Order: sequence, then structure tokens, then C-alpha cells
Amino acid sequence: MKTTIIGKPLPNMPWQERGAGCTDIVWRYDKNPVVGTDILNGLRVFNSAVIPYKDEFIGVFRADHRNGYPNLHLGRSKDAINWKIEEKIIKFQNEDGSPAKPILYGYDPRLVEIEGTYYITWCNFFNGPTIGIAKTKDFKTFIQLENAYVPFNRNGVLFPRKINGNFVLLNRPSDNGHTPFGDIYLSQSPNMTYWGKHRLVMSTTHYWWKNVKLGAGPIPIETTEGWLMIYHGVCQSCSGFIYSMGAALLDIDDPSRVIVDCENYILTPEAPYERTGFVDNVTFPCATLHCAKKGRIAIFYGSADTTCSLAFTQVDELIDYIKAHPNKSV
Ligand code: BMA
Repeated sequence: MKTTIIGKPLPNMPWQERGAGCTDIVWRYDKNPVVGTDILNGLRVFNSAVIPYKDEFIGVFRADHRNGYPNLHLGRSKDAINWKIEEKIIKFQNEDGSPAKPILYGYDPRLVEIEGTYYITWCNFFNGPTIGIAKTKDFKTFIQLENAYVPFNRNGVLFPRKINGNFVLLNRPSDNGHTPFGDIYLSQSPNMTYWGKHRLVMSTTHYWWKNVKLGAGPIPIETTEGWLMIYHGVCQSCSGFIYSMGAALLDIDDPSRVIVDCENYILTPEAPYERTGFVDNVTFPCATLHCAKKGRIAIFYGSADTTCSLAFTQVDELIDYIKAHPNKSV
């Protein structure tokens, strides 16, 4: 079998074969949702990030509290399906060890390991939404760094290694509300504090499912064919926005260059838990677990702003699919 994903094997990742008769390129776990509203005192837990940690899994979860604000919680799991999520909100400290000012809200976290340090990026309140960044080595002490940008920005997603000596952060400039526009950019930093060398990665196009806005999703996956970037694409319907998932390949050395973007969505709200919830018709991918040895990818995504769900795909089939259905406007 060819090795397309550049990385480690992950034999304990969740996996389920495509069901008989299913021809979808990405297929759902048949026991979705994996994190329901029964897990954290009835709060909605969705748009969350998970990662392998030691022989288990760890996650940063978004929970929407009864005061209306979302915040970030730590979760642990042996199988990435059954989760225990801590009731207390993650407490950050400053680099000098003093307690950081509690964040007013934090949502849509992403989580990545780079050179032995774990970084959380999330949508952080800073007189409006921007990208917050924190780091930890042990998931006990969390050090909050400077926000990456002035407001407004969302969907901050780090690459899992430095590229040409810099950390690279995908992001999506936005507004203060339910932004009716949005393209994916990237920024670079030598030290996780000063961000610059901003580049446009991908704009909305005429394809109806992604003609309003785009946002990077999980941490990009390094493959022999380029960085596999799974993202969300949004269209406007008479009953509101609809969030689907898309996929593209970016150049390994210059990820602002799109090699090929798929014209089709790879998953769109169709299951009842995606179509109906606090916000209907949302599939919002924030993480993947993947096995380089078997070429398997599990996508962890928020469903209808209410629960967390899982979907699966096989890397070579997905890459072939992207190439067979190119976005002709890139
Ligand atoms: C976006 C973000 C996401 C959310 C989505 C759909 O603007 O707030 O957290 O899932 O809207 O409501």
C-alpha cells in the first residue's frame, strides 16, 4: 500500500468502513453524534478539536454556557468516541506565570502539536473576535500568548510544522457578526508573536455551496501530493447559511498556492443531527485524526451548533476525487 500521508501510524483512531451501497467520498459514523448535549450538564458541545496524546486522545471542546457565551474545556478519551469533558473552563496564565485575564468567550478551537509543544488557536474576544493562541506541554499549564491579529478574524488554523522557518497560520478576516463574506488567508511568524507575510490562499467562487464565505477547518494534513486542507464553505439560503465541507491541496513549500481545489462539497448537512439543532444545516470540521500507515482520516466536526460528530474518508480516494473534480476558477 502506498504511503500518502506523511506522519505517524495511529492504530487506535476511530474507524468504520463505508457502509454497503454508500458511494460518498466522506461517510458518517453510524453512531453519530459522538458528543451529545448529555455530556456537560446539558450544554451544547460542538466545533471542537481533538488530537492523539500519549496512547489516548485529548481535546479542546467548545461548550456554549447558559450566559450565552461559548468557552473552552479540556476533554479526554481512550478511543476518541467516548469523551470525559471537564466542567471547569480552561484557565490560562501569562508567560510570566501570573494568571491571564479570563477570556470573555472562546470558540471554534483548533489543536496541534509542533515540535513537542501543543498549541490551541481559537476565536477569542478582543473587542470583537480575533485569533487567540495558547500553548501547553502537559495539558495542565496553559500559557496564553498574544492574540495573532487585531479584530476581526476567525478560523485560525496552524500548520503542523514550520514552513521555510516560520509558523504558518491560516485565518479568515471577518466582521463582528454573522459575517456575510470571507476568504482564507495565511500569515507567517518566526516566533508565534509577530505575524506577517500575509497571503491570500483561497477566495469564494461561483460554486453555490461556497459562494458566501470559506474558513479553514482541521489542521492541514501533510501528504506526498501537498497539504490536504479540509475547510468549510458557506452558502446563503432562504432559511439562512448552510455550512458544507470542502477539500483542496496546497503546495508543500508555499501553502498559499492552491494546487487543486474540489468543486464539489465532500459533506453537506443531510443527517438529522446536522440539519436540525441550535443552528440548522451546519457541518463544521475542526480536527482530523489520521493514520499514515493505513491512509485513514477521521474528521471531527460540529453538527448543527449542537453536537460533535465523526466522518471518515480514505486519503487516496479523497485526493483522487479532488483531482477528478477540480474547481475550474482556481
Ligand atoms: C460561524 C461560527 C461557528 C458556527 C457557525 C454557524 O460564524 O460562529 O462557530 O458554527 O457560524 O452558526
